[in-house]
Amino acid sequence: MHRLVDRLLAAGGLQARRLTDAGITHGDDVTLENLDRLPMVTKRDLWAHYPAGLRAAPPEDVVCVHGSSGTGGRPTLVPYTAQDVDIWAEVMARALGGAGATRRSVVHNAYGYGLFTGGLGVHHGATRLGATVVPLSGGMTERQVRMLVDLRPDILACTPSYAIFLGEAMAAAGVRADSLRAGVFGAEPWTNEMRAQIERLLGLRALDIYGLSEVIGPGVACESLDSDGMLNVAEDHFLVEAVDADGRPVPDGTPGELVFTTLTKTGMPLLRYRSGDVAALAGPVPGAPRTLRRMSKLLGRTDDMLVVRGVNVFPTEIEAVLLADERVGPHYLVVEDRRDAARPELRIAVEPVGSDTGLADALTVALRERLGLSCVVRVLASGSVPRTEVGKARRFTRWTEGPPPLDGLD
Ligand code: DLL
Repeated sequence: MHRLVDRLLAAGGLQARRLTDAGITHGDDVTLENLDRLPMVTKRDLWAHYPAGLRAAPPEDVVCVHGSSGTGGRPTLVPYTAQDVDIWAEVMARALGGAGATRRSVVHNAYGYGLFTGGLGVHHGATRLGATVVPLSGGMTERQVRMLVDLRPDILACTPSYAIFLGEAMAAAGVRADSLRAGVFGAEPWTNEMRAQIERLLGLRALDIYGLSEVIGPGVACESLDSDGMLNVAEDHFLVEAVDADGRPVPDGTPGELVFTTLTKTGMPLLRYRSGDVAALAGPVPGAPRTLRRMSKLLGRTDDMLVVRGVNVFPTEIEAVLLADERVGPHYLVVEDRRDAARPELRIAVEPVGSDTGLADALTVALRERLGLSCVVRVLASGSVPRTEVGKARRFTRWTEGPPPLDGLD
């Protein structure tokens, strides 16, 4: 921690200025106990320093740049040093190892390669582990299905929505990938209900992997076969806190915004980065050999919480209700209808699996019970909801004027 603070002070710039303003002139001024008094940084700070970000290393030490197009279409770019790539490989090797991967594993990697951190993150980790990585990237689903059958991978890495898509494509082609044992799925929100669907469809253990480009990419936290439904945070590199809206720490078990401090990175080290992601923290599984703290599955983002007629709703809560009903397929769309600002409405499009008799009514009741809100549920023909083959799924959209985002929603 004190080394990070010294590094930031030496680099100058925004984080150094904020530290000096807070009376910190030396790393030794800082302890873990007074961490919550240190200044934070936000995505806005990164945007304000686009494109270099809050780079702390000299440009000649930067070996690559990654990032995300992000919400609102504004890119966030992150410079990595060789040391950062090394840390990334280590935490990703650990994540894959926790899912049961070994040197003998074949890792089918269908995360997008490119600026997005998913593809290369899994690639670095699998290589570090000594496994065989098949770098498919996203899309070209027919070829993916062929590789799944021919190369007999034991580990699948992709977004949860693409896992469903692949499973359905295999079912349609009449083939099975019975070599698969586990998958690491992340980069977008998904619930335990979605997990059950993936496990049923693909016959593997579906584990959650979390990360964000600003911190390193995937590998910030990952479920392991033995982590009891929560994600082990790679806390030796990324210190995590959970805070309330005013930035005050919340106790373990209480949902809060995750704030990360990169202890070891050098390209763009961050002190107390507000991620906008909401989860609850916990200690390690009692008596388990892993001693790292854990985080729950993400519950939502501070900026995607909807307030509809005074009721606070996270899109993940809606998914949990929808997919708890076995007659609902995994492709759905939640639309926040704000055409009439005085009477906002949630409209939800689902696709049925088999019979849909009484489905819309049953979902309306279940949603009202769970959210305390009446929603308009539309059951549409199979194939109506757009699928995502490349990149992150968009299961949520806002409707302010014009025709509905999906036919049949009004
Ligand atoms: O999505 C890194 C990643 C790649 C994670 C592959 C896992 C697997 P970004 O593109 O910068 O980085 O987006 C980061 O995506 O702040 C979360 O809001 C969301 N996110 C990432 N993982 C999960 C997850 C990558 N497992 C943003 N569950 C984060 C829910 C997730 N949301």
